[in-house]
Amino acid sequence: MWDLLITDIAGGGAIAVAGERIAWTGPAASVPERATEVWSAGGRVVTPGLVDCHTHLVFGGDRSGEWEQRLAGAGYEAIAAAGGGIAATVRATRAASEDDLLDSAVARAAAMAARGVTTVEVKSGYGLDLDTELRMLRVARRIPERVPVDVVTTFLGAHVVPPEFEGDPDGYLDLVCGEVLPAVAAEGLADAVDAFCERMAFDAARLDRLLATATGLGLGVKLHADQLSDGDGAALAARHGALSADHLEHTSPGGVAALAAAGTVAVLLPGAAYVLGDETVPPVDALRAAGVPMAVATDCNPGTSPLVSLPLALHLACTRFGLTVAEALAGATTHAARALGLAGEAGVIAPGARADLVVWDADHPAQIVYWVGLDPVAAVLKRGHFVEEA
Ligand code: DI6
Ligand code: FE
Repeated sequence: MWDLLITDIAGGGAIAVAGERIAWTGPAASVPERATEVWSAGGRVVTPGLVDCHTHLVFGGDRSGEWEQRLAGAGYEAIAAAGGGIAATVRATRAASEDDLLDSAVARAAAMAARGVTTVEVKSGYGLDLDTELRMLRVARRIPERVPVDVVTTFLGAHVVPPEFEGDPDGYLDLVCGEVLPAVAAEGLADAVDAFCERMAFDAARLDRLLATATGLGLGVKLHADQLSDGDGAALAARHGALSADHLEHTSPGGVAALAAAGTVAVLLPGAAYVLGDETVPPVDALRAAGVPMAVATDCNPGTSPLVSLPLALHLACTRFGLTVAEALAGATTHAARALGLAGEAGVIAPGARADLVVWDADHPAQIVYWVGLDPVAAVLKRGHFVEEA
C-alpha cells in the first residue's frame, strides 16, 4: 500500500509515493497497487522539484547602490578594483551575526521555494577568513530548518583575495589550503569546493593545488570558469574531474572538448549575463554538439545576479542563450542534480528518487518557462509531503 498516488497528470501519467521516495510511475490507466491517499493533478503538468545548482544566497548587506552606479556607467571590475564589489559584501558578511545571516538567507530561500525549487546549492565565499567561512556554511546547513528545501553546500574560499592578503594571492591560498579547507572538511560543512578562476580573482595555475587538495579530501570540485574572460577555466575544471564548470561565456572550443571528455556539467547562469549587460553568450551550440550536459541556475548573489526565480533564469536561458524549453527544464532538474552529485536522487521522477515534485498551473511544459515573473506553481511535494497548495 503506497502513501500517495498522484493521478490525472497532463499526458495521462500517475506517480506513486512511499515515505520520502517515489515508488512507481506509469500510465494512470494501469496502476498496479492501491494508495492511502489519491490526489488528482487535474490535468496539470508535474515536474521534478527544481534544483538550483549555483547560488550565493548567504551574505550580509546589499549592493543595490553599486547597481545604480553601474546604471550610470561604472564597470563591475572597476568598482571591485576601487574596494567595492565582492569585498564590500565580505565586509558586511563578516560584520553580520549568524542569526542575521540566517534570517536574510531564509527569506531568499523561501522565495526560491515558492517558485518551485526543492534543492538548492549554497556557496560560502563572502567570509574569506576561517570564522566567517565556517559561519556561512553553518547558516546554509540550517536553512532547511525553516524552508522546505534540501541544501548542498560548497566552499568558495578562493572567491577573491581578501584585503589582508592584498597583492599576495599565494599567501592567501596557503591559508585556504592549509587551514580553512581542512577545518571545513573536518566539520563536514561542505560537499564540494569552488573557486573564481578570473583575472580579478585567481588564475588557473594557482587554482591547481586548491582543486587537488579538495579532491584529496574526497570533496567534489566546481569552478566559476571563463565568465568575464577566457582564463582556461573549463580545461582546469575538466582536468580535476569537476562536477561542473559554471558561466563559460568566454570558453574556447578546446575548453568545450575538455568538458565533454571529462563528463563535466556546464552550468549556464543567464541572470548574471543579463544583470551585467554582457552580450557574450556561452558556446551553447558547441556544448550541445559535444554532448555536454547543460544545467541552468540563478547564481543568486548581491553583485551580478540578484535573482531568486529559477523559472525566470530558464526563460533567459531560452531567450538569450538559445536553449529549447526541454533543454531549459532538463537544465533545472536532471542536469542540475548531476552538477551536485545527486543524479538519480533529485531532479528526476523515477522509483527510488526523492519524492520532490512541482504541480504547475500549466497544461504544457512551455507555460512554465514562457511567463516572465508568473512562476505558476500550484503545489509542491517535498520528500513526500505537500508544502504548498493553491
Ligand atoms: N558569481 C560570482 O561569484 C561572482 N560573479 C558571479 O557570477 C561575483 C559575485 C559578486 O559580485 O558578489
Ligand atoms: Fe556565482
